[in-house]
Amino acid sequence: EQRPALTQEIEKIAEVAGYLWQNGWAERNGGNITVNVTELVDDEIRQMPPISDAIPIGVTLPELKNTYFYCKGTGKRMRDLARKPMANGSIIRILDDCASYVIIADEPVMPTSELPSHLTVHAQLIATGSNYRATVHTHPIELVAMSHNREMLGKDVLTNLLWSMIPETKAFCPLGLGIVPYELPGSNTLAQATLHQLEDYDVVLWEKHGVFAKGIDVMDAFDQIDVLSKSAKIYVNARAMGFMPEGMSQEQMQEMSRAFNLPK
Ligand code: 2HA
Ligand code: ZN
Repeated sequence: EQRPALTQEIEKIAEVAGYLWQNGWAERNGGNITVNVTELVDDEIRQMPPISDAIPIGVTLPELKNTYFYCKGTGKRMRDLARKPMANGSIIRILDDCASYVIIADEPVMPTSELPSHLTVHAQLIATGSNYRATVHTHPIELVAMSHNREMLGKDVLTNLLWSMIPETKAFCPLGLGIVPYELPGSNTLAQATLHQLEDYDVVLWEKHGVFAKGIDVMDAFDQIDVLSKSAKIYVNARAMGFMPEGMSQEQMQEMSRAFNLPK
């Protein structure tokens, strides 16, 4: 029996939430996942009556009229979401005013406090005709540690360092890692700075906080964070063994770009 597309997507979200927890990237309620599921909702879901009042988003996003999102619930834990995605997150419908939403399933779980910033990113993805439908925010240990070193926060300093640790990182995170200077979590300045960096990168590092990634789906967003994190772990391990890792040469990395047709 073929399970509905939305059910399969929610299972993927739960699987990724489990990985975030297992990786030690999601202490307590840390991190967020939002996925644009508009293309996956059938007529039955479209006709579902709301189970909440209309709730203001806080911003008006015309691109989001009548779209549907799975959103992690505010204060909910990734490790709980991994087992019970519909008790720790909910499906919302953006209303005709493009400024408010209703919860339609399964339970009246209020979406993440970062909803305005996540939805602003989704609106931008739609506006630019992107096929990306998922955003993931999480707290990967080594990458966050690196963001405490001012020298690593220069443009593409970390991109080049991480690419040079293992060939796959450039192949599977071909745009590298954008940098967003420290801003208050949940703030509009953080959302705007993230939006700006996401014009050039799929993954951005929030200084002294975490990463924010966009992807075709939640697994794609996770994979990009995971390959960057893998490179960061290799760097940390080499330093812990007492030496500075040599890194692939610029020539070796350019060879990768030619062989795999990479943009940079
Ligand atoms: O919502 O990690 O930065 C939990 C967070 C916010
Ligand atoms: Zn966070």
